[in-house]
Amino acid sequence: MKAIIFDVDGTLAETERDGHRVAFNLAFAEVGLDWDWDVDLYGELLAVTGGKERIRYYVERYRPEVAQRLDFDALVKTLHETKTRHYVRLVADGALPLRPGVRALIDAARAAGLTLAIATTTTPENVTALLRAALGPEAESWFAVIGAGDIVPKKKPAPDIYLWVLERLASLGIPAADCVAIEDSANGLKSALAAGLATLVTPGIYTAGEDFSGACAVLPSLDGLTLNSIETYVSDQKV
Ligand code: XBP
Ligand code: MG
Repeated sequence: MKAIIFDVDGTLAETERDGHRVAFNLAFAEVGLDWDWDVDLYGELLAVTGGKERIRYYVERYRPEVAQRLDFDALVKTLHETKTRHYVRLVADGALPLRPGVRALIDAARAAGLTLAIATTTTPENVTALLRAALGPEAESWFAVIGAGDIVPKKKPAPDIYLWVLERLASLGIPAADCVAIEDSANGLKSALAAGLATLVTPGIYTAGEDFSGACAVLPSLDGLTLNSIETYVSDQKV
């Protein structure tokens, strides 16, 4: 193993329920919409990755009249920019701690000279805010490649974001066969597997109970996970 590619939302931190969801609701209120994404509804909406895509899906399903507005595309854009502003502030205020074991694993990987990367569907500013707030002001520089948001047209479960990251890792001399992905969701797992990656899954509050077939391991958390045990999970799956 030469590199670990981390998903962000749900994997590094439980960002969805108390971060993204709250920020979406603050944006709706700010723009004058009475929409309220409660905890259960948000769980359903998470089937669609990407915030803008999620808003569109919600409108299609629950507010079809809004899609007829001439300014609908502009509304989605404004809502999402407003949501991102709220999310970044929530994160900077320290609202979203790392999941157990994340910090230790990142520290161990860095100490062992592994390359770190990120593959996520979330907006780049959100990644920067989380890394800085939860890991430290320099943390962004610990990741050799950060693939995020609209940098690829098709979000997870499509493999595109992982393939984008793998192309950059390959140019650093690291082939996909030497990389391991860590994910929290079935959509993320599908994306990583379709890109040909060995993948560990640590389900979170919204993704427990999803289908993780194809993962080399499904772990309740990353707490206590060593680099050696990751290598063992990967090589056990290959035999
Ligand atoms: C999580 C997502 C994101 C966030 C919202 O993806 O699907 O869309 O919920 O972020 P991952 P944006 O687990 O791959 O990080 O609103 O910035 O899209
Ligand atoms: Mg995730």
